[in-house]
Amino acid sequence: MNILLNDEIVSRENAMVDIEDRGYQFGDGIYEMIRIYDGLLFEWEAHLERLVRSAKELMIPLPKGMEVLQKNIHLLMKESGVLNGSVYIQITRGVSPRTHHFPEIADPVLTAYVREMERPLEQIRNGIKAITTEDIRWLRVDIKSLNLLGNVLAKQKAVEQGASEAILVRGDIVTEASSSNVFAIRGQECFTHPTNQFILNGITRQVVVRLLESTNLTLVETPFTKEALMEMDEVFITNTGLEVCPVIEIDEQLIGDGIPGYYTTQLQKAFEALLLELIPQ
Ligand code: DCS
Repeated sequence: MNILLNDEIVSRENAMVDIEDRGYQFGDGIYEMIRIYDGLLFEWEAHLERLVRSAKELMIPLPKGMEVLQKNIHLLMKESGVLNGSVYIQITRGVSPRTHHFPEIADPVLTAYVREMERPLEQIRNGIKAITTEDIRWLRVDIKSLNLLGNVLAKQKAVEQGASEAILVRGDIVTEASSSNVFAIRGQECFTHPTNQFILNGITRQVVVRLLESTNLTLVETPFTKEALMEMDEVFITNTGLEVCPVIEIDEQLIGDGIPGYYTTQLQKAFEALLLELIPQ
């Protein structure tokens, strides 16, 4: 596997992480994961914008090679031969003797690589089971930072209970899930948590918000409780890998009839149509 290291493509063996890289020692860094459909980067501009915002919020200077990032990612994709997959991009504040405060002059490190990935059609078509668990993460999860232990522990708990996602609850409010945003439908209203410091502003969330215009649903961006969640007609999650994925069971209780709901299926069709539009046949 080849790795983009700042503005150079090197083999994985030559892309070494320094023991005093602040990403490694403090989780002092940010990342993005972008989908590749048929050799095309999906929502590149939106991901780049979020990456730059995350850097700005953490005062991480943009690394060398940022201006040629898209070109280099395309080179990586070409070299890898991957047509359907994902690209992972990470920026850390770089290497300096370990002290909590920032180094005076940071030399950020950018790494990126491409992986092959199939669309998880089984989950997309049949839906997934989720659990709920307390949202124990820090208060700036709008930044796509490397600090993911709260997310990792939540996902692990889900897997141990035979589910595939953990829906996070702060106080009694549903924020998002361990690696996805949460939407819930009741009647003709589609609820989701507003974008603030308590959720990541998902790129797939942004796409779905646009697609909602093609349905009879009204978007309601307002916090809702776990109790309300359990009473919804339909629940679905969104992220770069799962796209729009129905949630058919939460905490061993069926949502609706326990099968992907009507509006969720409509939104999935709209998402598919968008992909077909982007990908020249
Ligand atoms: N919320 C959290 C906590 C996430 O980690 C993610 C995606 C999302 C929402 C959805 O965002 P996107 O729609 O932009 O993907 N997390 C990425 C990750 O860590 N792996 O895959 C996606």
